[in-house]
Amino acid sequence: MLKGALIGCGFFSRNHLHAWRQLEGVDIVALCDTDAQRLSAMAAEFDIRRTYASAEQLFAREQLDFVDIATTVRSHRALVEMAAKARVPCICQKPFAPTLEDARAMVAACSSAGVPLMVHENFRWQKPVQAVHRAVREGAIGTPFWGRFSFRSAFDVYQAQPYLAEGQRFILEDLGIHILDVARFLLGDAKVIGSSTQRVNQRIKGEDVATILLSHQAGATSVVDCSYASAREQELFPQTLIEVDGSEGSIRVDAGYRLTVHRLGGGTRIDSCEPPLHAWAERPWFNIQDSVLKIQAHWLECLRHKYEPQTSGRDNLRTLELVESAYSAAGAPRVVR
Ligand code: NAD
Ligand code: 89V
Repeated sequence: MLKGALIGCGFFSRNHLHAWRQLEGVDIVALCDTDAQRLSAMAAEFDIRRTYASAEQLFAREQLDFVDIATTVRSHRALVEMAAKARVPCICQKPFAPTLEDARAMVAACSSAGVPLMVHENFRWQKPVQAVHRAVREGAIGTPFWGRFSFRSAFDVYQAQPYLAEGQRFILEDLGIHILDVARFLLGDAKVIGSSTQRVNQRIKGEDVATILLSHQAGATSVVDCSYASAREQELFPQTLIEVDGSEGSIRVDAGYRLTVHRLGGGTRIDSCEPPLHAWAERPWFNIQDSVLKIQAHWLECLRHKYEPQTSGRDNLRTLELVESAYSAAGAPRVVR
């Protein structure tokens, strides 16, 4: 039985705790939060007896196989460095760090302590994204040359996550980071060749629309477009729509988790890639919730077999580089005459 602790008992951590409870061979033995009310509410709901108001105390008193950090970004560096110092393998929620400098320092700290580190970058574990990955890898559409990864919604994300309305940076740092990671996962590493950001909702501080053009090392071009200002007849939160065109066909993930794989010269396969609705999950979040279960299962496999997680800290630096490049390119647009 692997023994873990969770730091940060806020809105999203309930999904982590439900998923840990569903997985076999793992037990969350302790919780930590600086907010006493949240800590005791979560401890009662999940019947976890040992609670800590500070991470220092947690690391000093517990013998852990891993720690799961589900706090917001500003606290990540200090907590990951504490885990490295205590030689405790750690998972850290996204966004991994507010700057590349912090992210590189966190990766270095874990690497020199020999401590496994995974960023909780769960979107690539969503069922539709995994289905597209499988089809591309199996050669169903030949060599991919173009993609579009699109997340457009007007869902009120600020209600459950008020901090999203408060930062100078918003959609690229919070959501674009996931969609850029999906683009990397499906089409390989990339460079930003153009980017634009907009703020439509004037009641928030950061940008709520972002459009990024990517050039992938393997030759494909893709568009990543994200919006929380797009009211549409059918609200699709939190679905990512996907288009990938290849030399031998195309793949589409359309609204309602509809997967179409079409082969040049005939043969179209249409399937549902709707994720399961776990007993603890709810619509519309169930797609994200299932991916939490999947990434946590991956972490357990990695710990048991000593594999590097797919979204290790080292890997996530490349996603963070795309986020930073997208902000820079949006801030200094190049006009070609
Ligand atoms: P939240 O503000 O509701 O909860 C964060 C909790 O961490 C709070 O209870 C706070 O008191 C606690 N905390 C902060 N610093 C701490 C410290 N140093 N020690 C102990 N406790 C500390 O935030 P949330 O909405 O639950 O989001 C948490 C993280 O999860 C964010 O980074 C967010 O971007 C991410 N998130 C990820 C997904 C996903 O699909 N991967 C979805 C939603 C949120
Ligand atoms: O998945 C996330 O990181 C969330 C949301 C889907 C609301 O952007 O913050």
